[in-house]
Amino acid sequence: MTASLTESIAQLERLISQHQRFVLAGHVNIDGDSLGSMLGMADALRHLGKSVRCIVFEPVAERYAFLPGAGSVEIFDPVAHAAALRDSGVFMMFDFSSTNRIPGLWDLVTASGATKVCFDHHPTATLPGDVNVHDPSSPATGTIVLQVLRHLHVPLSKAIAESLLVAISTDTGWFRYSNTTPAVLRDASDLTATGIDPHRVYREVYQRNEVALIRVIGAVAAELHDEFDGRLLWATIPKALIDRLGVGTFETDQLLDLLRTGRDVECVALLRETHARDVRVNLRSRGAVDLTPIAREMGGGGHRHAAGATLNCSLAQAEERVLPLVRTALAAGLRGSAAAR
Ligand SMILES: [Mn+2]
Repeated sequence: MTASLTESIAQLERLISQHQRFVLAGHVNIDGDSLGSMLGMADALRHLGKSVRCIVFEPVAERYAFLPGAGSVEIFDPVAHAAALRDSGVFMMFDFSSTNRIPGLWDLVTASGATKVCFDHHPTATLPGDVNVHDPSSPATGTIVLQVLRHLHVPLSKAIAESLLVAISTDTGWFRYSNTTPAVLRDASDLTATGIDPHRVYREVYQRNEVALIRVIGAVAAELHDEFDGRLLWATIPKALIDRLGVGTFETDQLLDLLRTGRDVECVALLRETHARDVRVNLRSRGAVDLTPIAREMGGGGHRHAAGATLNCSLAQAEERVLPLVRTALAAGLRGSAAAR
């Protein structure tokens, strides 16, 4: 553990002993890491006799609804939560450092005078908290929270263990991504040793697809485009297809994961028409292509291995705009790796 991390955990320990009321928040479009980290910390604080409120920005997705704490989260309400923040001593945020990911809430936090604590693992130069429990070498914010709870000697209840297992397992793609280290597996072992059922967690999070979604995945995969001898795989998802097959909520992770199973794949692109003139673009790279400049060019966000943007145009226009960028970057990346050999 770095000196700054040790120091921020010591500051956090003092804050927890000094204060009674805590307000916690996850980010908009909450994922398993943000939600699981927040719920794990909420349970730990309640175990220490504290009063805790958890704020989210949309209803908890069905796949996370089994978590014991999921029923106690509140959807952001500016009036109620301004009052809660004024009464609280500490505000905690999980898995993000950019204050625009809690739309409308950050100004209330600042005005309330509550001490701000940020838990995050994303690489970032600027951290918004008064205390920043930040470790870019962590695979998930959940592993940082687990370290903190060990330091505070909070016993791992089954509820805490399930929340943190969701946090860590979702950010490591159920222990398949390159961030799955021996330390991650030891953490997972500690969590499952509490007696929780990891298979149940897997089933809840990953095996609740609507039948219609499986059909969408099949239909999109059948129309897959293949370029550069399988190094570039890309696909489009027309809104008409989603409407015809009758899918409700729809996340593209599983299609991206499927495309990434390609043997020679370096880069995948998925273009999904969300509204009449809105296209969500998701790109993934194995490393030969740095997606950072493409993300900037598209007006979106991202890093070397992943980028996303929402374009206000038709699906055909999005293709014309994004694919040339990807092809050029991939050709340059392949030339670079050939030269390096
Ligand atoms: Mn995360």
